[in-house]
Amino acid sequence: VIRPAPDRAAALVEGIRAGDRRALARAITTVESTRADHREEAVVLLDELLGDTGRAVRIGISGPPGVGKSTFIEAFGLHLVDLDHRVAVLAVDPSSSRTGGSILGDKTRMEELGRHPDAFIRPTPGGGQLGGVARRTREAMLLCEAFGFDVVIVETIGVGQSEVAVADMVDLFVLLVNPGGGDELQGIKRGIMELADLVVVNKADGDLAAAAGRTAGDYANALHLMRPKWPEWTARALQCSALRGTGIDEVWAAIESFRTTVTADGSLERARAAQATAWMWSEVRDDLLDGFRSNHRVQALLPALEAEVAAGTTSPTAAARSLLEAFGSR
Ligand SMILES: Nc1nc2c(ncn2[C@@H]2O[C@H](COP(=O)(O)OP(=O)(O)OP(=O)(O)O)[C@@H](O)[C@H]2O)c(=O)[nH]1
Ligand SMILES: [Mg+2]
Repeated sequence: VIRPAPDRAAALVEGIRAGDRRALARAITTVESTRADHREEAVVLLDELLGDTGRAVRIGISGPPGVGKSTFIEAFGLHLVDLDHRVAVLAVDPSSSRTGGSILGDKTRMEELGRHPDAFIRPTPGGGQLGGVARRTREAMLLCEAFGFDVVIVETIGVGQSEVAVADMVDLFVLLVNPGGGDELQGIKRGIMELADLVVVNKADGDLAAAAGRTAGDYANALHLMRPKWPEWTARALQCSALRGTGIDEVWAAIESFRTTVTADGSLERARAAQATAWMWSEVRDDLLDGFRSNHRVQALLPALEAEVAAGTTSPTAAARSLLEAFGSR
């Protein structure tokens, strides 16, 4: 049953279609909210706007702390708006240790981009479960696309799990690395390297220029040995200086080449279809689990059963069975 759109959601849809940035900001706040009425509005909003989404290049950017993500996004974003693109930047930072997320924390590094009329920077809401943060970011991404941003950048803080969540919502994943030192030295997990469609060695300037060149070569070799993610695209290693703005155009050229390749052979379309289906299942899983955890019969049994499982007096299987039976009973 399709419920009639609440007035507020309808107004936000209209605002987004009319290019009203306040409407976009409010719509993102709505999808970020966990309030039940906001969730209802979010469903209507996203459903209404679905036809206006899908036309942006979705780029994930990650890298260890201090590698220059913020500086890079500023330079890269300004390069793109110069080319008449419209750029939205979102951040995924599930760690509550960093107040306000990376973008808010160093907004000064993206000052010019943040002020640009063709750019939109949205800090992540601090803290929260990764699943929840990822869902909000994915929805915010669609809203930005519907608004007309044709490049959406999702920045993630290199802590592990969040990279996988981001890779599942973007078209290509860019890993920024420092000159010198292999992945172990830079704290990059092997699994994250495998997600990368593009490795960019930043800080290729001054004293670090030579090391950056060697590092790019090392990564190029390493990438060739990895199982390819795409039938026709092999991950590349490039270098740039976000500080000086050199090599930024090559990064964009590589992304365009990626996009041409994966569009031509249909693999992008297939990847996006698989992402959408996986997203549906993760919504189902999250909602089921929420309903399970908030069920009063489950709650009544949970403390004792958890204690028994921890103490080894009840098996995990038997405890799960009891909880599921309590959940399913009327
Ligand atoms: N030499 C040089 N320094 C750079 C470059 N890009 C960034 N830096 C410096 O590296 C430091 C960290 O840059 P940020 O852009 O804040 O790095 P980040 O990855 O966003 O850092 P976190 O948000 O803390 O993870 C700053 O002092 C920058 O000036 C570059 O291309 N060359
Ligand atoms: Mg930063």
